[in-house]
Amino acid sequence: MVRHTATSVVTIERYIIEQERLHPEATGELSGILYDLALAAKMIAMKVRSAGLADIIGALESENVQGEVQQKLDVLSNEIIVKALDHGGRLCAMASEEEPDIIQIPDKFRCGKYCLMFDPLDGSSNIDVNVPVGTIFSVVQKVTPGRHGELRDFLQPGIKQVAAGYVIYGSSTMLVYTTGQGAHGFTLDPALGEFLLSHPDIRIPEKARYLSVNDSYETMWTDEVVELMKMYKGQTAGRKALNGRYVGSLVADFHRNLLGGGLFAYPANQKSPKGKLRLLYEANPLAFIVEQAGGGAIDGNKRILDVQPTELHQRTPLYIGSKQEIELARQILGAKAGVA
Ligand code: AFP
Repeated sequence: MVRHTATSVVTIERYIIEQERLHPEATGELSGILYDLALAAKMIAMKVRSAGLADIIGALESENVQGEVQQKLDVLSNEIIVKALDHGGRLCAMASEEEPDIIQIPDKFRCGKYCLMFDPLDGSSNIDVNVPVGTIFSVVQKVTPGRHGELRDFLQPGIKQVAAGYVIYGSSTMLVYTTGQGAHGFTLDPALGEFLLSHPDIRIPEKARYLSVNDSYETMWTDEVVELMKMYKGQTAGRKALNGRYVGSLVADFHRNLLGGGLFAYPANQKSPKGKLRLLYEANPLAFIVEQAGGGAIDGNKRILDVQPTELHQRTPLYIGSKQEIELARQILGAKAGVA
């Protein structure tokens, strides 16, 4: 594995090239998508950093397809990603959490064999209060014939992902990605303007330290979910309490748990009977990463990566993190899937 030395650094570009060399059959197209995403991430990081100064915070009048108030930075981030990736000739279509339908590649550009799904700015209701937000992405190969991407190309189970990752815009900006050979993290050096390898081959501790769940939904959970949470909180005999940590920005909660060991849960509840988080834009990419790091992700009884999507904006309950805590969730929730 390439490492930094006193006189040379390992940029994300260099790392991706080294990984690509392990696959003589690779065409470089997937690497190109990752470079373009890294560029988009740098542009979004710049906007997020200057948000308070540039007076671009605030809700637009429009609401996005999930019925939530859309922040200006969501719109900007969405546009940045689309424009960074629509002309490279590597994608046949994109799908964004912010747009109701598939985003087609304009006719003036070539189409490629990959589909990109993304949540451009997750946790955007946190922007106004200076809490970390993130971008999440997932790449699958086109399965339909023809030039343009179709719905069927996007409705593939997470196990079919060829790459996935996220960017956290926090005290520093970090990009974590996987192409199925481990999960690797890069930190943006603002002076160089480059993502530098900082967390090669991330391993999530098998045992959790943290529990991230929004307890205010407790009265809307099933009995099984309530019982499971009591166990995590050490309220049943023989179990030590996990430390509660909930930011309310999925990427921030996930990132802390990935590095420190933890369990993030967003169970179904009476208000959100199918859960709140999106299978294609949030659960699948993070599940791919956590599994590559040695952890797990389930919807209550099923492995997230095995779920067959039926809709672009499908929601799912999500339990994701350290292996031991996921096993406990699987045992307690069993066949009931934790659905209210
Ligand atoms: P926003 O994008 O509306 O801030 O939602 C963030 C999010 O999708 C995810 O990042 C959080 O984990 C989750 O919702 C928080 O939801 P609750 O506020 O219901 O706990």
